[in-house]
Amino acid sequence: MAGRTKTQSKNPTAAPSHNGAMHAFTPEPGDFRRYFESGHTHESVGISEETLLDMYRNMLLQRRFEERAAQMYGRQKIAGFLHLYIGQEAVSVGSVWGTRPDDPIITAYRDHGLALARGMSADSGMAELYGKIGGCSRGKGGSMHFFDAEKHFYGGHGIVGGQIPVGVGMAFAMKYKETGGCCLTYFGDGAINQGAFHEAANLASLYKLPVLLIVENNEYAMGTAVHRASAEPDLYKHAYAYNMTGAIVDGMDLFEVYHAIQELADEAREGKPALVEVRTYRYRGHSMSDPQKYRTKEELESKKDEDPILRVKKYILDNGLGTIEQLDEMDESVKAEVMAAVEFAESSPFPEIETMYEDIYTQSDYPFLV
Ligand SMILES: Cc1ncc(C[n+]2csc(CCOP(=O)(O)OP(=O)(O)O)c2C)c(N)n1
Ligand SMILES: [Mg+2]
Repeated sequence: MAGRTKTQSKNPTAAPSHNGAMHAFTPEPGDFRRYFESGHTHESVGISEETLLDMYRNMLLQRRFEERAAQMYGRQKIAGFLHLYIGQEAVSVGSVWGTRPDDPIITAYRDHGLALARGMSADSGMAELYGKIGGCSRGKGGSMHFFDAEKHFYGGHGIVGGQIPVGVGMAFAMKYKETGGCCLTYFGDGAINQGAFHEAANLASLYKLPVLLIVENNEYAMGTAVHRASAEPDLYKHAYAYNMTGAIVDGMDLFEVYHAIQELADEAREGKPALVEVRTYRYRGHSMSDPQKYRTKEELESKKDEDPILRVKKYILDNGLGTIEQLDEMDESVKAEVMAAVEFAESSPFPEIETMYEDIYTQSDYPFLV
């Protein structure tokens, strides 16, 4: 190596860039936010009593809808995959209530909770699970492909991580059209090591897009615990590689999620996207066919103490915002709504076989489908 010397900088925190200019190293990670144990009340985050009861009702609706769906799956009324969101309801309700009704939502296959939070009717959701015409995707999507463009709910995607670049693309369109919206792009912990996440995160930051990359860390991807699959199990830290805000949020706490997503979405609208790791837990198996041998009963039971619905219920009761009779009555009305949805789904017809190639994207001159 005679004649070659290593380039030495006088400033240890600076390095030459490709064009010879100096730019500083960042010795500390970038913008980090922690939304845990903030001691929030509904008032401190700006939620009215009436809204809190609406939020609680929607969490219950998600829970009862899925419990009934699981039962109907057992009776073979529902075919294909069924991934339940039970345990994650504070994430859907907190984030949807914390943002605008026309902020687009895109998520993975565990999509019932977010769809119901965004205002999809139980009828429309249940009929979709049954594969019936009255479903949100006319019975052709099933559990993994809930969709409601009018409500700005863009699926329901089965390829792990596949929806992330699509969400970032929607954010690009919103920036281009100056809509002022923020795309809420959800995915699981299992998606974070997909190339799609990294490519999309890079562009989101580089182009300063109005997007939140919300990783719902429910501790498992199928049967694999996060620490067994991720060299960096603190998923929010991936934000630093892309020079964007990294946030960690208590996903079992409704107020934390609401506050975090509201604050971060408003920053994203101004061109400051964020990676938001929401720590949550799924109480059911990955899908209906999961024997759950990868976790102990003790672990599952201990997590049930954190049940996001019971937490809100206790808050309402402790603060005199509702009585147990009122909450029981609400639960009964939710159960009745779900039973009516089952009846709706039962009576809705299956799509005709002739409609199989309708509602799909085709290129008429492409030889494969003709
Ligand atoms: C690209 C791709 N690889 C593998 C699968 C199979 N698969 C389906 S779900 C899943 C686990 C994903 O877990 P996570 O992202 O944590 O979401 P969660 O199920 O916990 O909501 C895998 C590996 C897939 N659907 N797509
Ligand atoms: Mg997961």
